[in-house]
Amino acid sequence: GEEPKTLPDYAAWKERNALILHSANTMETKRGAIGNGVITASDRLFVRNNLPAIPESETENPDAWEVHIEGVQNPRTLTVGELKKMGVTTTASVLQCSGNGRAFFPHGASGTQWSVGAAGCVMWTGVPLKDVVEALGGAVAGAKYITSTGGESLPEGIDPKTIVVERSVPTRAMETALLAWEMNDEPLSNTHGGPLRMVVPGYYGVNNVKYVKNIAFTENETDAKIQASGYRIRDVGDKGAPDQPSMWEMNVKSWVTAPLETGSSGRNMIYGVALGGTVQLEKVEVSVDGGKTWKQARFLGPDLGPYAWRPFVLAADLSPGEHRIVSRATDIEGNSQPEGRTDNERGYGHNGWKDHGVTVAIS
Ligand code: MSS
Repeated sequence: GEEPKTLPDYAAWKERNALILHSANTMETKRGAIGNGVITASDRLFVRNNLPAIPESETENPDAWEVHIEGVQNPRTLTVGELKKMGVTTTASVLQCSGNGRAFFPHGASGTQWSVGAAGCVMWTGVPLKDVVEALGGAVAGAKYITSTGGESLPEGIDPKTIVVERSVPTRAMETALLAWEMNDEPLSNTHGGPLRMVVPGYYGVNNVKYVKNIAFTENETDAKIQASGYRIRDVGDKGAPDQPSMWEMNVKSWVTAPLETGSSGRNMIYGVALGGTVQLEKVEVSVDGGKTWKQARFLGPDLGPYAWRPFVLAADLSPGEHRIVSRATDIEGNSQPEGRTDNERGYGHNGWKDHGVTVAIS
């Protein structure tokens, strides 16, 4: 459809000029608005809602928001107020949509045509999930998945399984997952999932369930459509199915954020951001000749841990003419971004360095 011109009410506080408004439920940070900081300003962070955000009226008393926890020895309903007394931690992590980079797939993958800006790095504060589970006696034997359900009220007359935002992640995520009520040191906005959000550091956006109202430790993945057939990597033309890889841990990725389009000859600072998913980054290399020759960039700013992104910079002398500037990140396990992309039906998980580059005209 047509791109809206103004921000929808639930996101009216966002910085309009920093965003590309794809639709009322999808807005992307412009490449040039990502900046060189480790933390993405909240009002520039992308938004992606599969269902409309819950109304503000449901979040007026955030401490009263309830989450039910099951698949533990002592299942219970807890309020945010109670969770706040059970433990607290702060984790910096990249929030990135599974479809970030979709616009670069030549087959025209359906869905929002995200370029690079369906991603940001933010600070989450909340209780470690494992503290909550321990307080409730531990997960039941045989639990293999953590299944989180979003709190949107669903339209009547439609099978709820086909629209509910309910995601399962493997229990290995328990070590790092948290139930967050703050983002960037402010109460978590409704736009980004307040009063309470499941945060799974290093996992694709969809697993970070907003307005979480139910958490279950289960033997199987949920059969909700968004899990069973949605967010699955499959060949172009194939239908989604539970045996295909699910969008869980993010892959290693980077992209250049400046200069964009034009610049002047001589010394240029080339900036970008890089992330390792669940694995610490090792290095980022930059090429100003489309990948023929590479130089190692320098990380910029503090290292906020393996789930945060790292801004990088390389000083390069650019001659007049067109330059194709690309970046390539490598993690400490030796995984590097590939040159190309893995074509897949829905355009997920693109981390190929070639497509993510920029062409800059230097005069
Ligand atoms: N949650 C809920 N509840 N709902 C919805 O819709 N979405 C997803 C996540 N979570 C949802 C949820 C997605 S899909 C994403 S990306 C994310 O979220 C986003 O976030 P922000 O905050 O940014 O908006 Mo793709 O993979």
